[in-house]
Amino acid sequence: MKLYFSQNSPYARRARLTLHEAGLQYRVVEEDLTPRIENDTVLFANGPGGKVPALITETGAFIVESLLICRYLDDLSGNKLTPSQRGDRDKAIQLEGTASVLMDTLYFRTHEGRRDASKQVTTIKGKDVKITMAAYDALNNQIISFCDTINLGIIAAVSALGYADWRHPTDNWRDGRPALADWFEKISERPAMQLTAPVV
Ligand SMILES: N[C@@H](CCC(=O)N[C@@H](CS)C(=O)NCC(=O)O)C(=O)O
Repeated sequence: MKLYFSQNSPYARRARLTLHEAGLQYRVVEEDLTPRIENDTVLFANGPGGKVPALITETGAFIVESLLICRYLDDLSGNKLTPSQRGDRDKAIQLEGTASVLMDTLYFRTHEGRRDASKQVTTIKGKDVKITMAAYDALNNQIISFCDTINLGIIAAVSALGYADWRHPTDNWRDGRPALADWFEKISERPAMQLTAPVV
């Protein structure tokens, strides 16, 4: 199998973390497509989208969309990253959804911020900032029930917050959210987290 990624993509980080935390790194070759624009050809040669992450499976399928890739890899690992108890599983999926909202909104904000100031839509920007702050708060509340566990929700949360540190440091998401800040500091020590962290 082959997993295409770029080091600073939060979506690709999510797929890579799933790969490493599920112990599948020996079955998958990882190929870094940084800088992205110069390396689009390999992605478009396999299908539409032109985005990372993208996975070529052992049967030759070309899978895009981080959520699907994470589910696929977790399935291959025998669901190592999905809690077996229903209540825990529901909480992990809830966390994964919250982190997905955060990741998408941060990513949109990055791109909106690059547009000419006169073309930026203030109401959309304001709404996205509001969503971001609410997502940080929700993660702060939800993270308390997880301690040191690893699952797909945790992986999505690390990827979104790592991206926030890189692209939106002035959000200061740690302020007033000590549970989230402490958890993030501890979980970031794991080898897979360090291997996949954005390079600033
Ligand atoms: N919904 C997609 C988003 C993937 C995505 O937007 N990847 C970005 C990197 S962070 C990308 O490759 N962008 C290149 C482009 O849009 O041309 C997913 O979850 O995988």
